[in-house]
Amino acid sequence: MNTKKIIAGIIFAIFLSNSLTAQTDYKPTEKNLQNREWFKNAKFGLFIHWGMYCQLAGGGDKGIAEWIMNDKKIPVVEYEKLATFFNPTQFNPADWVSMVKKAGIKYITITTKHHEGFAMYDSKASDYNVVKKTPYGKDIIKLLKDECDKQGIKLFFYYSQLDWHNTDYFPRGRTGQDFTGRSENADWNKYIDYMNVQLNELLTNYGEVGGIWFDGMWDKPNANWRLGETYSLIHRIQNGTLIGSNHHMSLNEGEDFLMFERDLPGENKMGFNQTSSIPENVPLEMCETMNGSWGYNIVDNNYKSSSELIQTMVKASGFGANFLLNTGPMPNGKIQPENVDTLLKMGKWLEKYGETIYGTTKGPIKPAYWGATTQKNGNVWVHILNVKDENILIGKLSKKLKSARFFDDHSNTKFKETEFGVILNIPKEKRKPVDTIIELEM
Ligand code: H79
Repeated sequence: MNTKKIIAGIIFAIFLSNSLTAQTDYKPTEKNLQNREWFKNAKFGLFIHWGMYCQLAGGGDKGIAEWIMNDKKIPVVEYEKLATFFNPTQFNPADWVSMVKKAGIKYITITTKHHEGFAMYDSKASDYNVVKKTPYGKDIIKLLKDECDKQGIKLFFYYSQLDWHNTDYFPRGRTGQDFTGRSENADWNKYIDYMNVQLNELLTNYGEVGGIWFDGMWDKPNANWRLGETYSLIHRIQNGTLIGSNHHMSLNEGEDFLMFERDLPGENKMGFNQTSSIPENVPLEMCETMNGSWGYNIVDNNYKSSSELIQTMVKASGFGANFLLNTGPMPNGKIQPENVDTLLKMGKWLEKYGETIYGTTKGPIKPAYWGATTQKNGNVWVHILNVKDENILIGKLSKKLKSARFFDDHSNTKFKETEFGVILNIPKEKRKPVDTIIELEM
């Protein structure tokens, strides 16, 4: 090979690796940066997993719901029948959104297409969508978006890059393999084009989109996803839309926020998270289920209590991360009463203590076994979530502590500054069942 060819090869390799991973030279617009600030301050979102799978509620609490096509090896031709039964006549977006507001939730992220490949909106790119294939025949995303606009709730779109229905999703990845019965006469680039057309529709036909929440790249980690092209497309159509992707890796160029699936930032309890570093100033979000499933699962009643979920939300805030809590609506279009109950309880708590959550950044002391800290406009709040001993060593502050008082009754909290950090005294009678909050003045 002559030198020219080698240089051309290197240039091509650089071009390819960039197009695989990133939107090159990405500079977020002013509007995008404002939306990032809004997002950081919002703190609490509702994740909605709704698709054809809700009609085939799964088994156990292993989250089989939206994965049922893959887990039960249902071929495409059989799975398609599900659309012919889908008729959520009791879907009332006004009910959903007013419940969301009462729960203190600031934004919704809804599945526009999950791994099953079915579009929950009116897509011209494929007939495999809610308007064309179901007796319901209405654009779910449009109905919800109009209501969100009316009630002042931002809407984000979840979009699965992984697709178990589209033939051109080929070569297949780690899931959705031969059982789907798809032809192998396929073209990966056609699939990416299709995805970009669908994203174009979502960003063009529904007004302002809060963000695009990608999922599924982990199915084919080494494929050429042409991310640079997709990300530029999104940012070109709407320069304020935030992009995030659940690839479990560090941020790619062109992405605006970093997310963690069922883990607090930096944790890896689920075995997914391979993020090597968490950049400062980039918005963070943690998503979590209310039981063990994302989609509606009739036999999964392993519900987390509102107290447990509030505590996780507080810890997420202590890391500076949003809490995106999931519900899977039922086939009739209603949100499970158990979930509504939990969300409203969280809303009640937030009515009283929201000041210490909304608009805050992570506090001066990192979350630990006892709880977390948050701060805003010079106020610092210590959230004691777990009391082992009346005296709790929370750690070192960079400034001298002037006073500490209980958020609830403003009475003074006894404290001591030691060489190991600040010790707070929390007598039994001052403890709150969910979160004992202490306001620090420095
Ligand atoms: O939409 C919800 C889930 O359906 C979806 N993301 C949330 C928000 C999701 N399901 N699984 N995952 C995300 C994580 C992927 C898990 C994997 Fe594996 C474990 C990928 C590789 C190892 C399971 C086993 C799937 C492929 C092999």
